[in-house]
Amino acid sequence: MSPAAMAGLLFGILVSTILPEFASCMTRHYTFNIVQHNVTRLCNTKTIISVNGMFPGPKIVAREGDQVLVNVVNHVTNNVTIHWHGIRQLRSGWADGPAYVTQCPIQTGQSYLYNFTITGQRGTLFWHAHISWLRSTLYGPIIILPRRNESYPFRKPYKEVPVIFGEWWNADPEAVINQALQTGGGPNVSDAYTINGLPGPFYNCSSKHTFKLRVKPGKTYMLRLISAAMNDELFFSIANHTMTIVEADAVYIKPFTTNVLLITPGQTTNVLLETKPYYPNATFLMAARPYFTGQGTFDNSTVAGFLEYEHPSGQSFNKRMKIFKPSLPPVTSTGFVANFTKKFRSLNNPKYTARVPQIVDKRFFFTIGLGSSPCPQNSTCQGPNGTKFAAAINNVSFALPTTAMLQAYFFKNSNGVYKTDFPTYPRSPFNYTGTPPNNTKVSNGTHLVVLRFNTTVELILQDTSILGAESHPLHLHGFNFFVVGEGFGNYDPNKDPRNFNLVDPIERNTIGVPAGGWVAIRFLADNPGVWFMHCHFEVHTSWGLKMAWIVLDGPLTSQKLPPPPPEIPKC
Ligand SMILES: *[C@@H]1O[C@H](CO)[C@@H](O)[C@H](O)[C@H]1NC(C)=O
Ligand SMILES: *[C@@H]1O[C@H](CO)[C@@H](O)[C@H](O)[C@H]1NC(C)=O
Ligand SMILES: *[C@@H]1O[C@H](CO)[C@@H](O)[C@H](O)[C@H]1NC(C)=O
Ligand SMILES: *[C@@H]1O[C@H](CO)[C@@H](O)[C@H](O)[C@H]1NC(C)=O
Ligand SMILES: *[C@@H]1O[C@H](CO)[C@@H](O)[C@H](O)[C@H]1NC(C)=O
Ligand SMILES: *[C@@H]1O[C@H](CO)[C@@H](O)[C@H](O)[C@H]1NC(C)=O
Ligand SMILES: *[C@@H]1O[C@H](CO)[C@@H](O)[C@H](O)[C@H]1NC(C)=O
Ligand SMILES: *[C@@H]1O[C@H](CO)[C@@H](O)[C@H](O)[C@H]1NC(C)=O
Ligand SMILES: *[C@@H]1O[C@H](CO)[C@@H](O)[C@H](O)[C@H]1NC(C)=O
Ligand SMILES: *[C@@H]1O[C@H](CO)[C@@H](O)[C@H](O)[C@H]1NC(C)=O
Ligand SMILES: *[C@@H]1O[C@H](CO)[C@@H](O)[C@H](O)[C@H]1NC(C)=O
Ligand SMILES: *[C@@H]1O[C@H](CO)[C@@H](O)[C@H](O)[C@H]1NC(C)=O
Ligand SMILES: [Cu+2]
Repeated sequence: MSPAAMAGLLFGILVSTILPEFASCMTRHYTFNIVQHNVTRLCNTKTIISVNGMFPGPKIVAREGDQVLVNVVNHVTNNVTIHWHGIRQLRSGWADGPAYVTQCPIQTGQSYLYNFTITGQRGTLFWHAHISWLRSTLYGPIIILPRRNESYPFRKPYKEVPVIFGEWWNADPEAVINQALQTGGGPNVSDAYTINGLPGPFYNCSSKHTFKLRVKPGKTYMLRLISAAMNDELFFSIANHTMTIVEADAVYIKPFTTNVLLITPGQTTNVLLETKPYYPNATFLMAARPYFTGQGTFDNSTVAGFLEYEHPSGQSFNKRMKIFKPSLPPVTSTGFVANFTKKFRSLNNPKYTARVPQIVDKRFFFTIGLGSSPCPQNSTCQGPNGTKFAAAINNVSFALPTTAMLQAYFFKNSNGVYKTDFPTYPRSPFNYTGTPPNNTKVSNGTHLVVLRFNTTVELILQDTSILGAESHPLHLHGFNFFVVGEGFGNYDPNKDPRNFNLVDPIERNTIGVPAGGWVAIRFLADNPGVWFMHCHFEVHTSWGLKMAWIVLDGPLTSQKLPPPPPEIPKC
């Protein structure tokens, strides 16, 4: 240990013994009123559902170790739940939020107090609604600062700014998905992408709705990037500036520098932006547009904001200044995405060790992709060949029950709610990424996997080419996982494990499974409860690309899920 580090450690110990409150944790209280409010975007005024009339919603700010209490009060006619995306929820599964998984929805006029403690995480996460498509307007940042006596493992930024990507529909997103589920066709794509709720100058009537980041020369800014987008992965770049990525999904990483990054729905990442050492007399666009590999239509528009240098004299921004634009990869740049994804490595120093499971207790192989379900009799459907679109894991299109699975599990009432026979491997293997089978029909049901406490799991997520190979950002609740391997084509259980990274793999909660490829993840099932795993493309989740794990209690009291809070909503 260096003398400086030793001094820092001693100082930390001194501070925490002499001034306990200085290093101790606190409780953070928030009230989220779910309300309707009117917003004008793209030449239209419409009513949206928001938290406290703010869009994007309010920031949750806490330090590692803090307890967070959020009272969510539902004043709208829709059922609502809120998910604290990426929060580990150690033994607090009742506060995780996905509707009909860990709780029944908060109905009109009801409230629910989400109660959780932030353990072993620091960086950026976000919260969002977790029922139907309400998260299109119900989202906001979660900022986890290091403990009071700790600092960042990189230079302290001059300023920190949340930058949230979203997707905007002129129509009501609830109507969009309800209609699509009715007809079986693909839902209408969004009308705009947004940065902090603002579409920017490339859309009609939107110049005044443009995100502006005003900076001083010669400083380091930390952008807390969050993708709250619904159905699209986004490339992001800032003209004439590079970004150093230092954190992903609230885990520090080995820093690397890039001009362009990709962020999938559900991912968060902190980047350092060094401003020019001088006043450049220019304005720089920051822009995002999609990476898309699927078939069919998608929102191919571009959101932009401005990076503006404050003139030293304090003069206002000169409108005639030259504007530089970033160049973004073509929409189908799978090569870029694969290279970029591989650059993420855990920081893995003595303080933040990547605890990747070295020995695997249970192996799973899940195919993920699209499919079809039959059109109801006497109806016409707009999905593939007159069927309805579906999506599945191991050919099971997951059907949410009408009561919360966690309650059913905890009170041993699972009969008629779910079964515990989710297939570990595909029941009928095929060439997953070759010519797709003619039969695209998937089965449906509510099937779960049961894991004993502290099981180490290795899971291969294999994309399929059924109805088109497409990348899928898979999100696991309740755990971070390590991405130990990835590749294109079919996973080869004999060859591919030899190349697994068991030293410094990236640890995160959402990973893009490559279009026509696979990823291998490992996690330790150390958190008792029922944990959702799903594609973070909302359309694929709606079609059934989701499942859940039950992690049983361990023998010790500290390894058991406590009972639900008495005020938990009922179905
Ligand atoms: C919102 O807009 C609707 C019309 O689109 C209008 O009827 C309503 O009064 C507005 N509400 C508020 C709070 O401004
Ligand atoms: C929050 O949860 C903790 C741990 O279960 C519990 O001790 C505490 O009483 C809860 N707080 C509130 C306000 O419900
Ligand atoms: C921005 O980048 C462009 C293209 O690389 C270059 O021509 C221009 O001089 C740069 N402008 C500034 C202010 O750095
Ligand atoms: C998407 O838009 C870009 C221009 O912004 C255009 O070059 C490209 O051809 C479009 N791609 C598709 C698939 O429409
Ligand atoms: C800044 O650039 C603009 C347009 O490129 C030019 O008109 C103006 O004179 C420049 N100002 C300074 C202080 O260089
Ligand atoms: C990806 O990386 C490989 C090897 O470094 C390189 O040859 C290739 O050009 C890169 N592809 C893209 C699209 O950046
Ligand atoms: C679910 O599967 C049943 C047969 O097991 C089928 O009749 C039904 O249409 C399927 N529903 C959906 C939505 O795919
Ligand atoms: C479908 O239509 C036929 C003829 O109109 C009718 O006899 C039958 O009951 C209908 N089936 C369903 C499931 O509605
Ligand atoms: C639709 O049907 C045609 C002809 O039967 C077949 O070639 C094609 O693969 C089918 N497409 C899908 C998406 O099932
Ligand atoms: C799977 O299909 C791909 C593409 O058609 C082909 O290259 C590969 O050899 C096939 N693999 C097997 C095991 O049949
Ligand atoms: C799929 O259908 C085509 C034509 O309908 C047929 O030639 C082919 O053998 C079928 N493939 C499989 C795997 O059944
Ligand atoms: C709201 O949730 C309750 C409980 O699950 C359910 O009975 C009710 O139908 C839902 N209401 C709406 C409008 O979806
Ligand atoms: Cu999520």
